[in-house]
Amino acid sequence: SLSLADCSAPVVESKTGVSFPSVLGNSLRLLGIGLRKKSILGLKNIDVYAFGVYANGDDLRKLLSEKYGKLSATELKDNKDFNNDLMEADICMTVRLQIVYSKLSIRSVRSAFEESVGSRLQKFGGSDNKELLQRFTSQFKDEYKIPRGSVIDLIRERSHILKTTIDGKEVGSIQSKLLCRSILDLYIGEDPFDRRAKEDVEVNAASFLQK
Ligand code: DAO
Ligand code: DAO
Repeated sequence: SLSLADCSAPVVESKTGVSFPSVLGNSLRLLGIGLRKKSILGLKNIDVYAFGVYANGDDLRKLLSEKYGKLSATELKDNKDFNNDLMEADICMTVRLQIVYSKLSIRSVRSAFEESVGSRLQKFGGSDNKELLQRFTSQFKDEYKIPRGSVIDLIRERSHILKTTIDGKEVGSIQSKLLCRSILDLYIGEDPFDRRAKEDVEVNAASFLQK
């Protein structure tokens, strides 16, 4: 698995060749990378984007070391409480998506996240939360283009504000703990897009607590 906490070289996702800086904007450390795939009509599996999960190391230490600092990385891997706290505590995190599929239409993006994000809003919010999903998807205008190589940052700022940027340009921000939690759940929740990535995030986050 990846050991990222101490290195400063970019990390390359092996299947797609996409590269992720090990530090974003000075304070966010890369904890794990993975691949989002999607099967079309059960026929073929396409690689949609590579992603990297980043978190602020000081936030991790400040908020989680008291509770988990004495546990080893192995004990923290697959530890449900630790994983939930990672998603719910007020830790600055970013998930960077780098698009590799060259034929993404806004329409297919919308319907994919109505399915993926929508099911999480339902699971954690206990109702269908149509309004919140609508607010999120309406940030993405029909005329936006996201060709191969586009970089989308899903940024959880302090106080559970989810800010989205496309190629560095801000497209919107929404304050909602439920939305932040639901988005992070796609990558490090119970049924993540890429299980290896989730394990790497847990192990590398744990390594921050022991310093
Ligand atoms: O061309 O019908 C097709 C397949 C499209 C797959 C779309 C998956 C979209 C996943 C969400 C991307 C978010 C940036
Ligand atoms: O992979 O199913 C998924 C969900 C991705 C959630 C983030 C979507 C951000 C989409 C930006 C689209 C820009 C037009």
